[in-house]
Amino acid sequence: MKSHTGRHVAGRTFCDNCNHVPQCGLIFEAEGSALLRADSWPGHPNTPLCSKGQAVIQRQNHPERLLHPMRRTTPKGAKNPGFTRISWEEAHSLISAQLTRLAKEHSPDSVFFYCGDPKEPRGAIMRLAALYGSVHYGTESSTACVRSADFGYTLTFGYTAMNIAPQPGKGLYLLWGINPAAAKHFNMPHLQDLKAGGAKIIVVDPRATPTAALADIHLRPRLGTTAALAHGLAHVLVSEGLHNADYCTQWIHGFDEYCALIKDFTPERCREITGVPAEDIIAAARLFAAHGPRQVLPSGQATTHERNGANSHRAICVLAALLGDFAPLPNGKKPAPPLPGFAPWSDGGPPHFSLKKRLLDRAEHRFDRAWFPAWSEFNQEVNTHRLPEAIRAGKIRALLAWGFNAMIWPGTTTYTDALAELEFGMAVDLFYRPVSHDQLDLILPAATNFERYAPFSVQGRRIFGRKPVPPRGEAREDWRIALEIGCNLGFAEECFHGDPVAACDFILKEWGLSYADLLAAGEQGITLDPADLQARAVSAPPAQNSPPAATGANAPGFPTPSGKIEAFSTTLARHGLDALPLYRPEYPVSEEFPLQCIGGTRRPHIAHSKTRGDCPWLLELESRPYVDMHPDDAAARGLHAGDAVAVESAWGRIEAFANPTRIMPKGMVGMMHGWAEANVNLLIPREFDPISGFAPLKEVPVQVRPLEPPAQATPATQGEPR
Ligand SMILES: Nc1nc2c(c(=O)[nH]1)N[C@H]1C(S)=C(S)[C@@H](COP(=O)(O)OP(=O)(O)OC[C@H]3O[C@@H](n4cnc5c(=O)[nH]c(N)nc54)[C@H](O)[C@@H]3O)O[C@H]1N2
Ligand SMILES: Nc1nc2c(c(=O)[nH]1)N[C@H]1C(S)=C(S)[C@@H](COP(=O)(O)OP(=O)(O)OC[C@H]3O[C@@H](n4cnc5c(=O)[nH]c(N)nc54)[C@H](O)[C@@H]3O)O[C@H]1N2
Ligand SMILES: [Mo]
Repeated sequence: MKSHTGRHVAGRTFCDNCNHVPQCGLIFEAEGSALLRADSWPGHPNTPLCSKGQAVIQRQNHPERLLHPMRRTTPKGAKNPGFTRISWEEAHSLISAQLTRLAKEHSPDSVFFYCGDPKEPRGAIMRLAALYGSVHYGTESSTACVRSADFGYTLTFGYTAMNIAPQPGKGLYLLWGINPAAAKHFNMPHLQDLKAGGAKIIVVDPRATPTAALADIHLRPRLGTTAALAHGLAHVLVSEGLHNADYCTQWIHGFDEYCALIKDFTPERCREITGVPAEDIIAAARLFAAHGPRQVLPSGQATTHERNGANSHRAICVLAALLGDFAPLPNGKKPAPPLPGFAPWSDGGPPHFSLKKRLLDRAEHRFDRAWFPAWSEFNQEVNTHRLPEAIRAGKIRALLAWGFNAMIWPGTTTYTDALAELEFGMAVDLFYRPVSHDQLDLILPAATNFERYAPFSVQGRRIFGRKPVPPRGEAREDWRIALEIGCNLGFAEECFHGDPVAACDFILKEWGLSYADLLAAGEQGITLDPADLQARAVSAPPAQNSPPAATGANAPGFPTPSGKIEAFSTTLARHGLDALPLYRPEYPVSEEFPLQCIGGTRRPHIAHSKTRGDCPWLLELESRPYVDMHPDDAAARGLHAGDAVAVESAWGRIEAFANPTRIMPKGMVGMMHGWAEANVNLLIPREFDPISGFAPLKEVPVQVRPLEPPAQATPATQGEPR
């Protein structure tokens, strides 16, 4: 962006306002740290900006951003925690004293290091946890987001075999529980082009979303019935001989047992369970078989938010394999990333930087081991759902969190009550969030994506750096805060003396680059081709941790224990868990709670607990928590648009506002998560999938009633600090 006045600084960064990675490129104009304009970064792979990207400048300039470290002054449980400003020196000496004491009196494992949806701080936080010696590092991804789906892929294929973004070409796209129209807007133009070019699209989603409007066939199952629908489609493929029989026999481990399982899922029985008409199931299976190449795009999380979520996702994976679309890998090993040694920031970045192996090597000490054994064996990130139990058992005594939202947890108050029992709690954030921060001891101000260097961005083999402005107030980069804590514990060398740019240089060195090179390259970034990489690389990065090797060294196959795609999971069988992707019935609806509830559906202009008060423009688009429901369900309750309602489940009650809409099918309601005044997770029980440990966020039966007397519309949110 050219500065039109000449007085203003032009900069560039990556938008993180939905925390979807890879983020969209954003250029801006600023005066000091105040943003004046933001626009799409020309030539960046992810453009244009959506409403959240345009509004993110309001977050930067927000008068209530955290600008100084703050320490609690009243006892835990007091109505007002009385946070008061302290200096960075005081904050750091408090953290050092607590970490040193806990390591001495208990163990470094008694400290839990956590990163919420912000993906970018993760490499530095993992490094800090590993240097300090704690095995307890977890994220929102290992609690509610993509890790359960990743785990399902890994159990089945040995690696994350299905692509996230649609590739160009004809063929068929099966979109199962994803709605890019709201959640990944930059994929919509691809889908529209594919459709115009003759591709077939099947969408599986109970709601009539804009994405589903593109579908040749739209299947609308009841919640919690994913595995049954996948088995119904597989039943048609196998019983009509449409599958690739030779491939299945050769490459699918447990194919006979799987065939015995799906035999009972006739289209008619499948209709009874899922509510999808039998003829639609048959038509969808036939279309799927007829139009290759196929790409199956399951949700990162919608279908894993069931009590049976891991096996629901595995059922989709096995269905996807039946046509023989997944070629065995030539040496049976995981495909290498485009840049050697690199993993996305959502995985903590390059493993040799994040010291991933150190965390995995001591995995047997993790508190989730006893609860979710298969999970803890495969994921370097701890599943946080048993945190209250771990705190009460004295296994966890301190929490160091970056980007922490406690409303991520079902039955949130169980967790926030447990937080009050910690000996030390700290969070780094952009704003004060009462629900999450009220029981903590120390709150630190984070620099925004406009004010930080780390991390740089990798898109395939293209690498981009940022050109930031100075942080407002005393805000500091997330990486800097983590590295400084490490320095104070005696790891100054390993923590680059607290300098995030030096930390980035340490990683970039692997490809013969430095941050200065990225800045010099400007908006174009740097593209490394394989020959270039060989010439530049000063040393090969150390090998990554990989799952158990395929049978027979270098034999073609899949990187699973059997060397095949596992319909029968060897790993789950070893742990005494369901080895086949069984369908297990969902929570039944009843007269008392007759409506299934999708607890969390993305809205284009809201992201999780953010983008309410943080970005007033967005709050104008949707100012309060709505319950979407079919107009007939609303009418049956005498409800009109905007009426105040109570939403009740067997586990909790919240208040919101009715939104009659034909997006919803009859008998189902939907709400966005993350509203402090209407936290949908208060309706959800702490009953977890034994494989993934994930919660049933999207299948719980509820009742919706008119609220008497009508509640006041209060746009106050988690985004508005006290
Ligand atoms: N019921 C239900 N619950 C859900 C879901 C659902 O669909 N239904 N979805 C789940 C999923 S998939 C996800 S990903 C999670 C969302 O994960 P959450 O962790 O809940 O995500 P956010 O609310 O976006 O962000 C958490 C905090 O990070 C702060 N933050 C933002 N940027 C930065 C930064 O750069 N640095 C620092 N230090 N802090 C920052 C924000 O101010 C906010 O307070 O919610 C999960 N919970
Ligand atoms: N605007 C915006 N964008 C976001 C986010 C955000 O908060 N706001 N969050 C980001 C994050 S962290 C994530 S994980 C992604 C999520 O991206 P998506 O997974 O695409 O988003 P969702 O809206 O949660 O779920 C997609 C669809 O799944 C459907 N669904 C729910 N339950 C079921 C089911 O049991 N079966 C089937 N077949 N469908 C079901 C819902 O009706 C919904 O339309 O979005 C990212 N992008
Ligand atoms: Mo997510």
